[in-house]
Amino acid sequence: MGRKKLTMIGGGQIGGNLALIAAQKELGDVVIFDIPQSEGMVKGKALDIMQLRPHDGYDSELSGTSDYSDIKGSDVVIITAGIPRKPGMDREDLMSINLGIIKDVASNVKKYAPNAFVIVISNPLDAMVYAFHKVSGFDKSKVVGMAGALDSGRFRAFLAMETGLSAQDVSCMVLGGHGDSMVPITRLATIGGVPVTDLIDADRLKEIEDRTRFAGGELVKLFGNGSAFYAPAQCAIEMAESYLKDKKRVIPSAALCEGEFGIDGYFIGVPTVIGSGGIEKIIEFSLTDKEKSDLANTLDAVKKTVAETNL
Ligand code: A3D
Repeated sequence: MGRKKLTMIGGGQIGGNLALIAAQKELGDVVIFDIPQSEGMVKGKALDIMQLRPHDGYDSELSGTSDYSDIKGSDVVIITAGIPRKPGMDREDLMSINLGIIKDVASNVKKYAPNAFVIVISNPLDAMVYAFHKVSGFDKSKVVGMAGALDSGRFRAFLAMETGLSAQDVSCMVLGGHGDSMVPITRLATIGGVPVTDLIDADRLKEIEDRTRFAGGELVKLFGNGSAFYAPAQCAIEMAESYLKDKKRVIPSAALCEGEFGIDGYFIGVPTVIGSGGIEKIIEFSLTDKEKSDLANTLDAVKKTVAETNL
């Protein structure tokens, strides 16, 4: 049957960690692709991770390249190509540069890896995944944006930090666009099945929601020269793993809505089922009036960014 093949388009901060985690989980062989100026860097990262194998006991093969023909036959493609934020920038400021990059990536992925399940991470996320879908013409089940997993994970992490309880037992979701208008669904957050609304007072919960919304910016400020990379890489790998192993995990992701939650024609964070069919389903559930208006608000923000793509 042979091993699966995963390609990371962009071998920077997130791309390098994606390659490392994919190899350590033995999801398959890994190709790290980057532009010719960075070919040495991705060849080096691949070789470095190859040299970690004797210590970690995995047998995945890694390689670095700037030749698109090397991505042929990829089962999964994860895209981080582009530039990240610097302090003072919001995700939308990346649009002009990253849009050109994503268009180039989409036409090459279409040509060389037409059957891949594609996870987009480049920002501004909701517009980049939309652009990839438009340019590649891939089926909507095979294109998804990683954002909800991270935003929900951050909310989970903060709730665990607040209570001192295991992050593993915190369950919650953040829906909507990957920007300041994202919508944490606090009403449904639980720790070991116990509603967080019974564990943390309302004012404090509001502060934790706000920290979640601005969690990316908090890191950009701390780093001074780039954005989050460890957690984003782990989140995308979770999604890839659910696809490759047909786990049918329920992960909030930017998926193309065609009527779900009253949204039509936009990629936006909604609860998705990820299995061997890719995005197999968007799970709808009833929202309160406040959640509905928050979702309408975040949809407006997504529409505005998507309009800037002119696609
Ligand atoms: P960085 O370390 O700069 O890596 C980006 C890589 O893309 C670099 O190695 C570039 O050489 C490469 N690249 C540039 N142009 C091309 C091209 N045409 N083809 C292939 N590769 C190219 O950035 P990073 O890894 O920290 O972040 C990557 C992207 O992810 C940025 O746009 C971030 O804003 C975004 N990001 C998204 C999230 C989400 O939750 C959605 C979180 C964190 C970062």
